[in-house]
Amino acid sequence: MSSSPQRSFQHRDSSPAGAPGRKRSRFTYRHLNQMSTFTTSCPLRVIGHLDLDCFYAQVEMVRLGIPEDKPLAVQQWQGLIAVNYPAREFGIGRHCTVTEAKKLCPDLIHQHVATWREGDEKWAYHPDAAENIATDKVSLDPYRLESRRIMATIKEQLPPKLQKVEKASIDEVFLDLSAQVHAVLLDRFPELANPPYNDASEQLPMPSTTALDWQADALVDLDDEQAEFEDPDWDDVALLIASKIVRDVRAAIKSKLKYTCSAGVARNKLLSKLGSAYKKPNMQTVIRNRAVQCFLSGFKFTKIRNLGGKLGEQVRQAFDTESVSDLLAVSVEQFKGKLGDDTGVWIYNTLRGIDTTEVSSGTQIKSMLSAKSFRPSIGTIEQATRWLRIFAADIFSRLVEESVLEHKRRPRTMNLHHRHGNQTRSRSCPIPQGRPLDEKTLFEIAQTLLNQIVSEKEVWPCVNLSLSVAGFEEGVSGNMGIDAFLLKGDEARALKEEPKESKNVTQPPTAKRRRVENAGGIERFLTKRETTMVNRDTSDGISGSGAGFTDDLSPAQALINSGKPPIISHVCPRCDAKMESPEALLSHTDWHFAKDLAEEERVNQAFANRQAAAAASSRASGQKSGASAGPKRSARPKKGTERGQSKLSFG
Ligand code: TTP
Ligand code: CA
Ligand code: CA
Repeated sequence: MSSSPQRSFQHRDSSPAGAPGRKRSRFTYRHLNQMSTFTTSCPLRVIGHLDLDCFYAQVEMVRLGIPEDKPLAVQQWQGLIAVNYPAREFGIGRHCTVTEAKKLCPDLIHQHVATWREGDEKWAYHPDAAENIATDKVSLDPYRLESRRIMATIKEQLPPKLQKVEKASIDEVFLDLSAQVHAVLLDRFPELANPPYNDASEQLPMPSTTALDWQADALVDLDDEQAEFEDPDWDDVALLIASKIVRDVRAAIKSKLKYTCSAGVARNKLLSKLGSAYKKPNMQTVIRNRAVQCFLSGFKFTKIRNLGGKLGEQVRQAFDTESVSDLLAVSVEQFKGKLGDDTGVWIYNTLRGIDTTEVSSGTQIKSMLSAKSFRPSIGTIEQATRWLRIFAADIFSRLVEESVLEHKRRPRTMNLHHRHGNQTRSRSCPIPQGRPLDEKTLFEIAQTLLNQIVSEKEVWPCVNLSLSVAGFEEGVSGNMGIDAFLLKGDEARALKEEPKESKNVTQPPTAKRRRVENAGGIERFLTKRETTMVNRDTSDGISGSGAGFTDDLSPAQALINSGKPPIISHVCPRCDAKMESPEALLSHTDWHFAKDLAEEERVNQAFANRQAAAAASSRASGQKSGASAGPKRSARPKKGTERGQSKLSFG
């Protein structure tokens, strides 16, 4: 564990408190203290975001022992869902089919994802999976498993009492490093410990360090060129320490698990996430506070999270621009006038890189869904039952993988959707609480629901089946361990005999219903990662981004495609599509999320191309590359020492 990065600042004494003529820090002892409690409004806050490079591709490369420089893509049916960086050099991307990709690079290794085969007990890597779309269902378990090992490695690397780690998706993690950095600061600069006169509102002395060694980090240019000559303040030092911690975490992931990732380090989640995507693969980008505006100005605002969808479109129409710089001229009152108070303030802040969203360490899973679209359709209850076994196994393994049960959270309801022609039937029932929960139980409840559906007329052939669990509850049973959740068979049988069904329209739990109904403010637009992340892992692959995502559409997606929604009670906040249940709505928002991700990836590529072009042209003309259209990338740590500064290294 390297909780305390090496002491390697060369430093002179900090300015003594109250020394005349010495410049004081912009920050106070109170600000410093707020770091130790992860206060989200703390101006010295430091957040890291890690995103694995071409994640599924790396998992397959490590599993198969394929050298790093060999082009590889992960295949799902005829499409690609992950492409490694050597393969990207051939112009191969997620938009390609396997055939197109092989044309671009005949040596491409294309590994199909693992699949569950109808009737099998366990998923496996089947060499003939691509030809068996009718009988196989994609399993993302191998990637979930690795995701979990990565999480464990990250947590091991950070001091247990000072860490706050949020798994944001299968290959992304946010770290609130504030408390750890606070501890390092106090250790290294003991003069920061006690405010003079015991007054926390006193400003801190300036840091003793005058130049910071950012090592291999990509530094984003400061807003004002002159600012580079200013002495760093404590926010810069805090980011430097955080950056060293993040570098160590990445090194641990690489040495223990052989995976590379990219990272962003900044004052909040919004910026650190943009930072990790900025330079890939295997790079980390630091966005100093004085660089935020310059960094953001290079983006179209629609590339900022939560601004890619309907809200972004509304803003674009209202102000007739897509550029962050243009919108900086818009006052908060103007935003409020056009978009309402909450949304107006939120946009105004977001454009300025202000985000006080918490890094939340608890598991945020709200629902899980396992689904399969049948081509050709299936025609018997036996066939459907075989799929229910797979769904139950799939969901149960995810409950275990995501440590849901360890967090003493468990789902309260199960839903089964069945689609025949354009008609969708749904049944749901509660999952008994306070009793054990296992795969068999999940299967038995699902079977009960299926029996209810097939007791109706005309349910065959079936083109889509999906099973979901939702209504995750926190701490339902005090200190019960995982064993205490195992459900006894007779409990399941009792449930089977007397199911509490709800016909067609599934009533959402009260809290959820309220959220949907009240969604008039900014919540309307914010696709909460916490909910989308779950579903994103759930249906096979991610639909909605071109070739390869046609299997296992979520029920919501299938409805959208058919253009004939059934009974409607839930409206998508981003596109107004109408869903028949909260679960369907969740999986639909998931689809938006997947699209956003795909878009993000295109943007990254565009930036990379633009930067490469700009760099090439500036090399040719001997000019600075900062004037390119994308966000400015300064790049490397400035070589040599700035005026009047002594070079201090760290780590
Ligand atoms: P991303 O992080 O978006 O992409 P990536 O890790 O493959 O590549 P990058 O280096 O640019 O971060 O997605 C993580 C994994 O999620 C990806 O490896 C495969 C899966 N995924 C899909 O299956 N379909 C999709 O449309 C997207 C965007 C991701
Ligand atoms: Ca990634
Ligand atoms: Ca990602």
